[in-house]
Amino acid sequence: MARFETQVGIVGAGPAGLMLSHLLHLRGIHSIVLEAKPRAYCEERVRAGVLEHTSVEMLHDAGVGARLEREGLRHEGIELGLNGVRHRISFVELTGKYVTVYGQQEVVKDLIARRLGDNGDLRFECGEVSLEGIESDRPRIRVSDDGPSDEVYCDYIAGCDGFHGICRGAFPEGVLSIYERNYPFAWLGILAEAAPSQKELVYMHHRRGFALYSMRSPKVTRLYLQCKPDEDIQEWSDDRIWTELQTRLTCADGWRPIEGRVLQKSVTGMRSFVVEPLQFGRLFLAGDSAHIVPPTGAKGMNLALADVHYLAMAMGAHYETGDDRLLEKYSETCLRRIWRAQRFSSWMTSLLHRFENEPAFDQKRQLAELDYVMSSRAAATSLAENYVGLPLDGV
Ligand code: FAS
Ligand code: PHB
Repeated sequence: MARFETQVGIVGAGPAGLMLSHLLHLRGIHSIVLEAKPRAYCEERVRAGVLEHTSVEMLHDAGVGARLEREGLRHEGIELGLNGVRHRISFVELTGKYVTVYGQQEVVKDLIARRLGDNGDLRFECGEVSLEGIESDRPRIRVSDDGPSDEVYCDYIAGCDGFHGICRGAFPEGVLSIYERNYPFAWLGILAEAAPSQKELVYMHHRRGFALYSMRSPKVTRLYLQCKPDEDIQEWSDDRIWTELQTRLTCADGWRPIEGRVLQKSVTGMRSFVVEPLQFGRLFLAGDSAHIVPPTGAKGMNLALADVHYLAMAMGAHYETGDDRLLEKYSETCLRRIWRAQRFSSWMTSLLHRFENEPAFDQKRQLAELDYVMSSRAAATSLAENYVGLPLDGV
């Protein structure tokens, strides 16, 4: 058994854990990142695609935005569609801001490269992790991997291990309040070797179900279609996927996605989930370990980055001046932003998806809501300011 000492033990090397480790390093704070999976898994997992204006600024300010600057796709708006007719929401005109399309796996690659370049202590395939002494002033992370356990002694532990991680479960019984909603549908997503046939994302409400046209690069398109919550991806041949996507996305003006080889396909469940509080003793949760949003609002990864922005500031204040007020307020600070993102993501999901068993009145109300957003500057501005990202200091 080996004993290691650090200031902050971080469980999980996704966007939250890696960005936290980097932000702490910039403040001269040592961390050890413990990741269950191999490095290649972390760098190849296809997930989020849109970075808020706020997140892009954060990555640039942290000195990890160079490739993002070169390869990220600046998007000044999106299009909402209703049965094949599109309406553009101009972020720049309404908010003066824009978003950037840059795959989550690219953010992860950039952060891993920078942490390793700075001799950061990243431990991939770390073995089984468990937490001990989270109420003491020297909590421990026990790491077991075919043999005697190693122990990582910390001042603080950051649970950045995602929705299926173990850190949330380390809270004592009765401490956590859980708020959740499961949606009666999922997203079937594909990555296609096909040039984007238009510059901006299209969110399409269709009588057969929602469809989203997105992209990753000038040669790769990312598309999603609403499906059953228990959809079996094996029942969806590439041809069937393309036929359904074209049915839902082809517009009256002739626009439609260009087809190409399907590089990856998967089904993602849709849920809203929040735990309160995000902290107990010396354990702090950040990212998907604490909250999940339906991807309709493109908030998941952005929320994770905002959480660790606040956590790094709070830990920085502790080590720099001994001031623990930000640490004590960490949950409250994050939760205000988290619930605003939950509100927006839930609203976008309710606005655009087909709810099969909904009464006819609610289906008409939904269409009226979509018509309102497409025709009111005030409604479009509200969507735009949430989509580009609310100010971090605006919480
Ligand atoms: P992550 O889940 O990314 O990272 C957690 C890390 O912890 C993982 O590397 C995991 O291996 C590791 N881990 C877990 N348990 C561990 C343990 N016991 N010990 C050590 N390590 C452990 N968001 C969007 O904005 N847009 C999207 O389109 C979108 N699509 C998504 C599709 C899918 C299939 C999923 C699951 C999520 C999607 N998301 C999307 C949300 C996603 O991007 C998350 O918000 C983002 O990954 C959050 O980052 P982290 O909090 O770092 O969690
Ligand atoms: C993506 O490109 O993966 C993406 C974009 C916008 C969303 C969700 C996913 O709302």
